[in-house]
Formats: sequence, structure tokens, C-alpha cells
Amino acid sequence: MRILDNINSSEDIKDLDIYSLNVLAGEIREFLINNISLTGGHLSSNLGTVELTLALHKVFDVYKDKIVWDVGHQSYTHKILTGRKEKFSGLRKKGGISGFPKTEESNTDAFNTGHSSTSISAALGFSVASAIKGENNYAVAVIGDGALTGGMAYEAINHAGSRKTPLIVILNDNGMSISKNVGGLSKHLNKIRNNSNYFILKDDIKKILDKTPLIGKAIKRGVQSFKRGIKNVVFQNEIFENMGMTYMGPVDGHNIEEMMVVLNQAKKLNEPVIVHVHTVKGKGYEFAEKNPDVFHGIDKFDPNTGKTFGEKKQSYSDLFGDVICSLAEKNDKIVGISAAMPSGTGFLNFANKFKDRFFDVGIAEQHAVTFSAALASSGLIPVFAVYSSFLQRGYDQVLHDAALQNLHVVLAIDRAGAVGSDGETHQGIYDLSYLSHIPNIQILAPSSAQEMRLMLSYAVNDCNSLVAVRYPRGEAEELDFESPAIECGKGRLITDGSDALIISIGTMLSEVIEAAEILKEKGISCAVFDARFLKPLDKDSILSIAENVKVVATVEDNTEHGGLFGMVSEIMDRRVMGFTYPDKPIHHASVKELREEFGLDGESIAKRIANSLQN
Ligand SMILES: Cc1ncc(C[n+]2csc(CCOP(=O)(O)OP(=O)(O)O)c2C)c(N)n1
Repeated sequence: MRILDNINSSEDIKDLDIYSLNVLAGEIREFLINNISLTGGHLSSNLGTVELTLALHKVFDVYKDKIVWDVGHQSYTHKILTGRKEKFSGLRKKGGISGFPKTEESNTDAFNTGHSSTSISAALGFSVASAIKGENNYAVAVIGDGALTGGMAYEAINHAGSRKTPLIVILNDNGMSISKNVGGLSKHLNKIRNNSNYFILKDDIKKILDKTPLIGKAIKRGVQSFKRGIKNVVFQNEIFENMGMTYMGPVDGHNIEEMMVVLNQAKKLNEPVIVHVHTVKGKGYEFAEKNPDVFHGIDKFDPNTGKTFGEKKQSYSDLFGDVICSLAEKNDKIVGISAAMPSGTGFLNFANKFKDRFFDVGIAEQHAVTFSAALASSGLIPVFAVYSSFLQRGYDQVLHDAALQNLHVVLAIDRAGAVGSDGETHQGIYDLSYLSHIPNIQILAPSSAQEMRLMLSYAVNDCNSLVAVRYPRGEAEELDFESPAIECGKGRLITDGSDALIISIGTMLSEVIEAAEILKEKGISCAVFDARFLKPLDKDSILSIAENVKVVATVEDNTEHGGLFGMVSEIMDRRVMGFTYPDKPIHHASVKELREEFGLDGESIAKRIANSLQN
């Protein structure tokens, strides 16, 4: 029988000795590989944090203390240790457990995460609240070196360091973001990685640590002797120390015993502490260790070969990569910007081909937008490829730096619409809303591969203003409709009809075509209009077709307020039927399941329109 079979709560590991914990770590790795091979999920980050999580669960009381997992994609072992082991077959599936921490799933998930670099702020908030309420809880942030490239982390460190609020930040440094980590701090951490010895449990240090008192007046003396002791064997890190955080490390993140010693000491310090832990992303699974980026987030795969199944179809991200490369070959003003997502956004070929014209700025969407604005102001054509949900970070910069100065920044917005298994934090269903009211912006959405080519070329070469092209995750289909040249603010009529007008934006066109076909069989004739532009909206065409029909409907993979439905409603003095995602968080499930659940599939669209024509 495995040790893991008897682990159903964090309490169950409290009495395990180091040997058993190491055996358990091996069993958890096997469990992760087997389960994620069946469901897909974040593998390499989780393989890297097994021992770290075990040490945290040994040293802290997860039912009382607050552990905040940055991004949260590495929280699987924590989930296994907190009663959710049996639920892994439903990981990231509709109705199943989330791939990220969820307070509604377990009271041991202190705080919901998904977007990077929030953990130190949240842990600091927990620490301050605990002090105000007179409680004695520890607050811990677990943040990767990738997530530490996000500006918000420094805002929190700056705050924590100045207040001297007790807080433990675990810096899980594996040298990787999704791709190789970038930036000055990353170089500095790398230097430590290459030059330093790990903290080693030498007997004399052990003695100092053992003598460090937990309570009373002696704390200060104890802490100082502890710090002196520990600094004899560990690297000093002035960056963090100067910002007011005590630095401890580096510690071997796969050595449970040493991590427990250091974490216990960090607890005693009663001030902001950063514990620098070195881990190997993908640890223990050859394929993931060799290619941690490939296994960062992976679909189902064969655990014996590490290969995913099925033939890979051209995605919108791939197509973006191809088109932007060919445009850049002809126009040397084009520069590419990514916020730590060169592979996910399809930017890798561009990055390799145009090394001097490509910038991975780290997980720094705000900086990426302002940086792009200045490039545009200098006459270059910056193309920032970014996932819809992560661009939320750069809203003010889009408005303040790019739009108000009327600069030609191209936003290539990937993962727009529902994203599926990553769930509510990653849904790209807000971009039409958070962009539509910004002045000077043009917003386009392709409904097919042909349209994507035309729109990217238009955005880069013909447009002179801030421009967003938003497209979804998944296959870029070639559709059989005529794609005339893009004209600013002009949509295209796909089919004419006399009973209803359905206006769609982006790839929702496929569902709308299906709806129109179903309705045609029922004798209902629909005009289908592909808006192409949300802004400027093709008001004239829409109003003139609307004059002759009984029902006007809009279909978009965006939330209810502020998108196509709102824009079309504003130009009509009649009721418009809106097909949107509802105004509430949208959980994880496949895109197909979500469309069906929220009435955005062809059949549901047809049914509602038919009903309204009958009434
Ligand atoms: C604001 C934001 N931008 C981008 C991402 C996408 N993302 C998820 S994990 C990750 C890399 C995180 O690296 P690190 O913190 O070092 O964790 P590791 O996976 O290496 O353990 C990125 C870029 C995100 N979650 N949030």
C-alpha cells in the first residue's frame, strides 16, 4: 500500500518522518504524471513543487495559516493533501475541481489566483488583518521567479518592507517562466543559482537554529544569532534586504528537511522574510525536465512517450505567428512585444528571425503597453500579442498612453472569448467591453483564417491608430465566404434575409451560420451580418438591413455589458436580442459546453429567435 493512499488531509502528513515524506513525494509525482496525462493540466510547475508543498504543510497549519499560491497553477500537491485526491479525474472539467486555488472548493485555499504576481499583496493583506483581529496566523506567499517579473510583486514588497509586517515570501526559483525567464532580476537570481552553495544543515548551524527561542525577550538576540549563523552559509541578497525583507537562502527546494528548518526559522523572525528556494521545473519526469515549457500546460499525453495525441491543427496563434513574420519581412518598422508568452501567442518564429526587433518583457503587461506606445511614438509599429484576460492588467496604459496620444499600437489579442479548462480567471470575455469605450481605438475580430490574414495586415499596414485584433484559442478555420478587403468601419453581409437580422462578431459567425440554416429549414429567413469591426461599428449597414426585419439579434463571445449587444442597442430605437455570456464569473468547462450552457450554440440561437418570431 502506498503512503499516499492514507493521505486525505494535511493532518495526515504531520507525523511522517523525512524518509516517509520523500517516499510520499515520489508517489505524488507518479500520481501527477498519471492523472495529468489523462486530463491535461499544468504538469511541470507541479512536479517542481512537490517537496516544497510537503514542507509547507509540515511547518504551517493550512487550516489556520494563509498560503497564497501565485498564479496558482502549482497548487496540485496542495489539493492532493487537502482532500481532493479523488477528484483529480475531473480536474479542469465541467463540474470538476479547478486547476487553480478556489476558496469555494476548500477552506485551505486561502485566496483565488490565476493571474500572476498577486500573492505578496494578498499575503500581506492577510497578515495585516490577522494583526488587527488579534489572531496569530502566518501569511505565506509562494511566488515563482517568473511571477516576480510582474510589477505588482514589487509594489507589495515595497509596502511590506516599509511596514515590517510579518510575512513569509517563498521565492520558488526554477529559472523558468513559461519559457526561459527574462530580465535583470532573473539574471541576478541565475548568478546565485550558478555560484552559491545551498544552505546545508551543518551541525554548528543546527545548534544555533535549535537555540533560537520562539517567545520572550530573547527573540531579538536569538534572531540575530540566527541571522549571523545562517548568513555564514547562505548568499546575501542586498536587493531584497534593501527593500526591507530578510533574505534566507538559497535552499534546495527538493530537500524537505532543509526547507522545514528554514521555514521554521522564517516563522520565528516575525518580520517580512523572503525564502529563496531553488527547484527544477518538471522534476522527476524526464520529458518535462527536458522541455518544461512544453509541459507547462499540456493536453492529454502518453506518459511513456510524453507525446500528446492527434494531429495539430493550425491555431489562431500559429496563424498570427506566420502572418506577422511575413509582414515583418516586408516592413522593418514592425517590432514584436510579448509579456512572457512568446510560445503561447505564436511569437517564437518572429523572436528567432527578428532578434533585434523582438522583446519579451516578462510578466509585465502594463509595461509592455507603455513601452509599445513609446515605440509607436518614435515611428515604429509595435505589435503586442497578449492573451485577452492578461491585457486587463494594461487597461490604463492602453487608455492613458496609447489611446489618448493616438498612437499606432497594434494589440493582437489572443485567447479572446471563452478559453475552456483554465476557467474564470482566464476567460477572454471582457475585452470587447473594456476596450469599446476607449477613444481612438479600432477593434476588429476575424471570423476565419482568411479574415485574420486580412485584418492583421490592415492593422499593421493600413491603420494609423490604436488597433486591436481579437481572436480565440483553437483552430483557425478557412471558411467559404468571400472576404473583401478590409475597410475601416465596414462589416460584411454573409447572407441576406427578411425575417431576422443576426449580427455576429468574430468566430461566433460559425454558430450564427448554423442557426441561420436551422431557421431556414423552419421557413425563417435570416440576414447574417459579420460586423468585422466592433469599433467603428458599421451603423449604416446595420440600420438599413434592420429596417426590413422583425427581429434584430447580436451574437458575441463576450460578457453581457459593453460589447456588441450594447453598441448595437445604442444605435437602435427597438429592442435587440443579445446572445452573450451572462454577467457573472464563467466557470471552467470546454468552450462547446459553455456555449451550450449559455445559449450561444447554433441550436440555442435558432430556438430563441424562432420563439421570438412566434410571439
Ligand atoms: C498577468 C499574467 N500574465 C501571464 C500569465 C501566464 N502565465 C502563467 S504561469 C506563467 C509563468 C510563471 O512562472 P513562474 O512564476 O516562475 O512559475 P513556474 O511555472 O516556473 O513554477 C505565466 C507567464 C499569467 N498567469 N498572468
